[in-house]
Amino acid sequence: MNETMLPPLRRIAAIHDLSGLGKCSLTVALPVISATGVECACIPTAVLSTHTGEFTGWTLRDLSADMLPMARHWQSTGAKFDGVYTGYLASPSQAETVMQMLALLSTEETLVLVDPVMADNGRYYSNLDDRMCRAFRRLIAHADVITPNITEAALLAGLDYQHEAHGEVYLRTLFERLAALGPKTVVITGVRTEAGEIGNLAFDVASGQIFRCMREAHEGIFYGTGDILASALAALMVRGASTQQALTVATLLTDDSIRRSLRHDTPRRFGVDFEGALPAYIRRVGEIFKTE
Ligand code: PXL
Repeated sequence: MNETMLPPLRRIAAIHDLSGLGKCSLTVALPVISATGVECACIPTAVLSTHTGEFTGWTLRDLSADMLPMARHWQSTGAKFDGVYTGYLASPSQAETVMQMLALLSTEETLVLVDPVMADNGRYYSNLDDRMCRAFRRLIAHADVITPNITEAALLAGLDYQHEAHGEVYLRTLFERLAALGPKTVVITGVRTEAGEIGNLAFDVASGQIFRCMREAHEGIFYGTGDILASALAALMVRGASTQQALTVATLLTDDSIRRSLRHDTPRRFGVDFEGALPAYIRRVGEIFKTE
């Protein structure tokens, strides 16, 4: 055996629901994080038959009671986590549980990404209301990176939702109010600065610098795209990509996935076709980490 040694594999703890059909949360986090070359350990917060958008009659099994015992068991194994990434939660009280899990699973070096999944297109998702927003405000205080969409950003910041023409003053106010909640990097998704364009902006709180990646806009909701973007960002940042690199490569994966589902004419509620976008994503990730 004369193969050169490789750096230790990074590991993320992904704390999300598992929606069996509809490609969001864990069913997206697992393949995207793995494709980035990062191990994805999963704690399901609930098991649903589908996500809750545009489906009716879905089943939901709340796994709140298992979350802390799973984290305690992981801690007892001595496993270390380079990242903790959480998104959709089945109830506001699960946000409190996630805070307790962070105390068990994270250290000073752990990157904590909180995606405050609760709303889109100006409206809360089914079964959610202001209580979820208040719970996320508390959880965000423990995050390094947050990734709200523009609806969630407005809710968290207490600003009116604007569908488009997001101007400098509106965005600056959102970034500053969200930064005041505690994170070091604020990423806002689904931002529309110019007609016909949509994209993602990242605000580095310490330097005040804003990074952006804009693409051609496609109208309507694409379920699971926020999860694809946040999963890629979490894994790329854990591997050490810069904010601009991570934002660009994660946005391109999301945009390619949307374009592929439009070409396949996949009904919106079944999620976007990220599978066919993974090979190009893996090549872009390889370009960033050429020397590893
Ligand atoms: O993609 C976000 C998400 C995650 N999990 C569940 C959801 C949604 C969005 O609707 O319903 C259960």
